[in-house]
Amino acid sequence: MWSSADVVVRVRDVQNRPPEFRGSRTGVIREDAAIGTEVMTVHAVDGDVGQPRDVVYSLVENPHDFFLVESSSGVLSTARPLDREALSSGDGVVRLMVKATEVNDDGTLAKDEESSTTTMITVTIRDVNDEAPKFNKREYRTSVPENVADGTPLALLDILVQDTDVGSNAVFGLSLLDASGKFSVEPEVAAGSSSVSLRVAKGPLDFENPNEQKFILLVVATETLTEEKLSSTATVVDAYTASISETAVPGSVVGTITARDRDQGVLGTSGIVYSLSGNGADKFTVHPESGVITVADCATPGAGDCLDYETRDTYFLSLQVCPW
Ligand SMILES: [Ca+2]
Ligand SMILES: [Ca+2]
Ligand SMILES: [Ca+2]
Ligand SMILES: [Ca+2]
Repeated sequence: MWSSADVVVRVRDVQNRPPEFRGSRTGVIREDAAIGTEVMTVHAVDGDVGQPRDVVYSLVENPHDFFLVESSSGVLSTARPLDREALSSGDGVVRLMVKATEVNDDGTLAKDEESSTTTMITVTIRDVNDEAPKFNKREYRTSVPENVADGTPLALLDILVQDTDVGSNAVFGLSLLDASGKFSVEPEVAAGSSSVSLRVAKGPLDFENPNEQKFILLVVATETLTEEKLSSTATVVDAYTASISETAVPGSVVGTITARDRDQGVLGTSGIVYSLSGNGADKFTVHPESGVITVADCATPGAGDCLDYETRDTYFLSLQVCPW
């Protein structure tokens, strides 16, 4: 005689699977995001689906400590001001290692290897125009024979100007205002990194003329920032070079800089205020409204604390142009 019985075997879930990350692992954030700006939310669930445990998050790798993750919610936000140009990668991508750890019933963190997992999160920092073009040196010196042909570049200057932003944020203009009218600069516009040459444009130079034995060249490198940036920092930079004799009396005009709004494509001065800064800026004066740069008041032109070729023959200054 046969009898039968149904046997039900229940498999009880035990804790032997680590958490698994779900959802997006990429985020995008603007370089000028305020501290505390939310970037994305990371999410992981216990691989043991029967009685899943809670999961908490932490950052294992966090280059430059740009970000922090909220332990229980997984919200990733900015911990400090970002700087895209500080990244070694150059592509604006920050790679973060996020760890998800299961929580024991008593609230402590599970320590065993089967209770945690890590994943790579990539956050792309979108460039904003926050870097000004910079010269590779503060001073350049050279000499030139008086009989050089027009178009001859001044030798051994090795002027390099670099703006480390990306794309249009790295575009800067180079222009030359030259009281002597003897020199020219190229290129007029550059982006990223560019070598800059000064040429003798209208020779000959006349060594017997005391005003042409020495030229003090005033170089100002600046950049026109985008309209978007103008509304927040109102800084415009244009590139500029001028020369002036060391014995020029105070008030002598070095040159005039006119700010150009790159977005509008127009030269405009209405409501714009100019100021000069940088090492040696005290030797010059810029008219706040007209942009005319002149030699500052000084008792002994060509000597002492005044412009003095033997002391210093080149100045690199920043011109701030603030539209109000
Ligand atoms: Ca588990
Ligand atoms: Ca930056
Ligand atoms: Ca820039
Ligand atoms: Ca930037």
